Amino acid sequence: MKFLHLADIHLGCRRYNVEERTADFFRAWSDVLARHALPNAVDFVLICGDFFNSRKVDPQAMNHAIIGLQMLKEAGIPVVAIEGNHDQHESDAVNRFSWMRSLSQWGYLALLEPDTRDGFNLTPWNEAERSGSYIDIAGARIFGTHWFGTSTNAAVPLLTDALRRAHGDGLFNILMLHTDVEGQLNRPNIPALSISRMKELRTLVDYVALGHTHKRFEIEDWAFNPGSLEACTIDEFKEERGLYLVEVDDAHRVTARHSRDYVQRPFQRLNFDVSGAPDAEAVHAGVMDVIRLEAHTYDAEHDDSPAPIIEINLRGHLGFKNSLLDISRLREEARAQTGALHIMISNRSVPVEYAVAAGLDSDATRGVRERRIIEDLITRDIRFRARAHDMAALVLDAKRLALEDESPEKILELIEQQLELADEHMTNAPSTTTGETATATAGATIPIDDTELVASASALQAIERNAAT
Ligand SMILES: [Mn+2]
Repeated sequence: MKFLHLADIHLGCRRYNVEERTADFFRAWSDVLARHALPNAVDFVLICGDFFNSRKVDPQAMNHAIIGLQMLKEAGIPVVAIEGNHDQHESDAVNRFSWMRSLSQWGYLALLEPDTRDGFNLTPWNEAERSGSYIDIAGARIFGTHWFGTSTNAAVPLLTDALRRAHGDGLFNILMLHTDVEGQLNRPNIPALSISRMKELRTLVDYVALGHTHKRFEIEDWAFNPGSLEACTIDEFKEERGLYLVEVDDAHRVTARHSRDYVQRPFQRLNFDVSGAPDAEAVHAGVMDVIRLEAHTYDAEHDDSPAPIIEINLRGHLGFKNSLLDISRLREEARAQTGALHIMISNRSVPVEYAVAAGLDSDATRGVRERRIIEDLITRDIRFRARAHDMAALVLDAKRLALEDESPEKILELIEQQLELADEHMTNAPSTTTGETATATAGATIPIDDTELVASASALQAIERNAAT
């Protein structure tokens, strides 16, 4: 028995508004079939979720899907699929339709879904209705599940019971699962399937065909995750991804070979530190130097692989305003220089005017970050430096009241009260105060004029805008 194990094909994925990029997902899909499914005459192809990038499939993505599925149909190779989180059907009873279900109805693939009408059951494939939870092909019994979301771990006992009832004795039992697995690129908020939970299935399943995580991994030669065919975001470009060509001998021994031998869009990430550059022209020249030295140049006539997408990261402290950088000119020149399909410029530099909260732990919560930023800004004003910590708390209290729609008079009252308290505290401080504190105490009597308040408010807004982009 030989089969192809694919997942996360994401047809219809659009990025960077580059039309060519959408075609990449199709190219990968059709190239994999042409290079691996057809020449190896596999018995079936598994698609473990996220065949489409969205449940609202656009017409071009459907064309791309059908071209590949037709190729397999003509070669007599069945396709077995499950839904992923990206292409799952709507959960309300009215919307029982989905494009994955339609493809199953039309005979292009067998969509396997558990039967949840009366508990959790795995029902045999019904050819007349073109639906079911498991199907037997070439000595394999293939079970399909759906996206369990946050309840993956809770679903395992139900799944185990259902598998026990439907297990194919003497057959090679395959379980298709679309889920994160503990320890592998886990996302926050969605609990991954724990390894110990998964192992409860061990005696019932010979091969766990995974999808969802866009990175290849394997667990004890038993559970396999091929990774997505293409990188769906720039951050995924470094991960290993591809497909498995799996061979199973008569004793049910598994040989799974991972391959990334098909057309994939090359990516390159370059860095430039803007710290110390006196003006925008110097940044421009510096970036162009890095591109000339390090970027892959693409020559349409001589290169076999597609033109790369190049990301340029601007890092460090920018000594002038962001808006002085001419990003589109930089992008155009970099493109002309390299022949890249697309140049992404990620400006992660920090303008000096906002160079606050430096050295803060990257895991710090929003609350901690906000307080530090405000404290740093206050520290710049000699009048409040010595009590920046308390002043930051006061600013945050005032903000909270403003968000709660408290009247300006009440907020002013709070500020005045706190400032008086602070002054008293400073005046009554023991005589062993340092020079710095003494200066601050003297300064504290200077009245706060309106222009100061306006300036710091707009600086804060600028920081929030910056943080949100
Ligand atoms: Mn996916």
